[in-house]
Amino acid sequence: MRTIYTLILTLFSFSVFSQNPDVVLIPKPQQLTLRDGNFTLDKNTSLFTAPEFEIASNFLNEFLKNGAGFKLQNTSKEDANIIIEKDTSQPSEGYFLDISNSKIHIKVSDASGAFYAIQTLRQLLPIGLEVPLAPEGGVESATFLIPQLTITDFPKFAYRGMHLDVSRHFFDKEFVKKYIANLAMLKMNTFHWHLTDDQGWRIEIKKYPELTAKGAFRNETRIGHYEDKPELYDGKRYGGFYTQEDIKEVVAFAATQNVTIIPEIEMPGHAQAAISSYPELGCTGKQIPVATTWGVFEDIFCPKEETFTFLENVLNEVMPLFPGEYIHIGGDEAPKLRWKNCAHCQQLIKDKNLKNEHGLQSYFIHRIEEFVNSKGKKIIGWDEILEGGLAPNATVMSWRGMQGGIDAAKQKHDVIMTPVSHCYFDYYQSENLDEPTAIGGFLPLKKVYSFNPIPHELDVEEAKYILGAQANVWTEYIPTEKQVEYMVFPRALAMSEVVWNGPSKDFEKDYPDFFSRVEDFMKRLDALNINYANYLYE
Ligand code: TNX
Repeated sequence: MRTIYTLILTLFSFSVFSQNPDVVLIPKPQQLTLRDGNFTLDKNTSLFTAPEFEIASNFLNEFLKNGAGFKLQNTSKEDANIIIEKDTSQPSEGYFLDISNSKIHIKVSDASGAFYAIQTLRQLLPIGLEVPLAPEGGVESATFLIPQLTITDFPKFAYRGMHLDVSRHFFDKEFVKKYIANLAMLKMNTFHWHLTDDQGWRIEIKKYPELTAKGAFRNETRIGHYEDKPELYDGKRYGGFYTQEDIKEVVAFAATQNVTIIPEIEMPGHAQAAISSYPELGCTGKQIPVATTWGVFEDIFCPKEETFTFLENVLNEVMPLFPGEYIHIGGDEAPKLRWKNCAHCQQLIKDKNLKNEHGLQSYFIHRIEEFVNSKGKKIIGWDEILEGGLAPNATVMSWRGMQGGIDAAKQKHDVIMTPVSHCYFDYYQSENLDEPTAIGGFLPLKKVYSFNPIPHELDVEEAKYILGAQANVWTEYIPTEKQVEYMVFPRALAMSEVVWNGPSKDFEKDYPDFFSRVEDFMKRLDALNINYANYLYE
């Protein structure tokens, strides 16, 4: 009787969950064999996880708790329905996943692989599970069907990143966590957090309280519109920042998502918010405001001893907050006018036998690199750090195109590709006239999908220095959370597939296949309450 009751409840209350879901996976696994039949998951399903893979079982349990109201029963490997175990023959971050009618068997060599096996499992589970349960909780009898299949999977690139600029517009920690969770779902492993810029300093530094008291706020704000529309300047105080406690909370959350955070502290350029807080950090010593327009500004950090002391003290507070190996030090768009007119800078150029101001920038970055290396961390810089000579251990983020990355790889430096041509999600994504104002450019979904992070100019050995790629989300023209998501989705789906699978080998066939999965995946984005651009691209 109870069984019949359960069956009826299952069919009626959970019909949305009980259907055999289509297999819609993004990024696409390297190899997949689909079979007939299902595995049935319910509250009696049991789980065995090797202790080092708990990041994966914790995720699965939280996911089920949120969407179905139960966690799985832990049991021995012999008795478990779902097994996550070690198999050193699996590639780094890869996994083997076999689903039969009574067992789900996952084999991995590292925790990252275990996490990605569970992300795949999640995408195989009914979409309804993404929606948090109503407060009254789950239905005891809920059952969820997972198709029987075998997957062998691993990433092509070790670095799979997304960036977010929280300076031009500020986004609170809850949104940042959602952003990280979304990139983890797509098997991306790095979040580049652009924390400082001319328009706002966003991280609490205890030794320099003015950085956030003054530097995190600006007095005039243009909510994402063009200079020729002065009526859109509302003149209100705008800003915000993360306390060190907030940062710790986000870092701890990112760890549960297998995501490493790279903080960026910009230098020597894009430093107007810092200089407005401490004018002595600039070459003129004059009080300047936090920038209220977009662009590139003349006031940059002055290469004085007190500036280096300041930056070292800042980094001394930043580095312990982030467990990852990298600190991004910016290095882009630093006009040299102030350094040309500064006697101290000219003397330094002579004393250190430098060629010119570019040599001085290189000296600046070298010095910071030495400091960061001495603390056991490595630096990443935008491709301008090539000018005047690369710091010896620096990784280069190639943004102005692929050339910076090519040059750096040839000099045996690690590279992350983020060229404006394929990776700038602040660019327009369609030609529709009602697109919200963007910074310019044109980067439709299809073009993102066509990206090849490995330039043909590199031979096989040189190509090994290309660690991967990243999409950048600069927010000058992106004032709201909803608009961030609109610019990111669905383009992040294409980027995730490029960095996971490697560039498409047969674009004419692969793109339509990808596109049809995107259309289906939008239902999952809906369930996750993600505001994607839902144009039906060709
Ligand atoms: C260039 S990419 C910048 C950013 C802007 C972006 C707008 C880079 C290293 N610098 O400061 O926000 O263009 O697309």
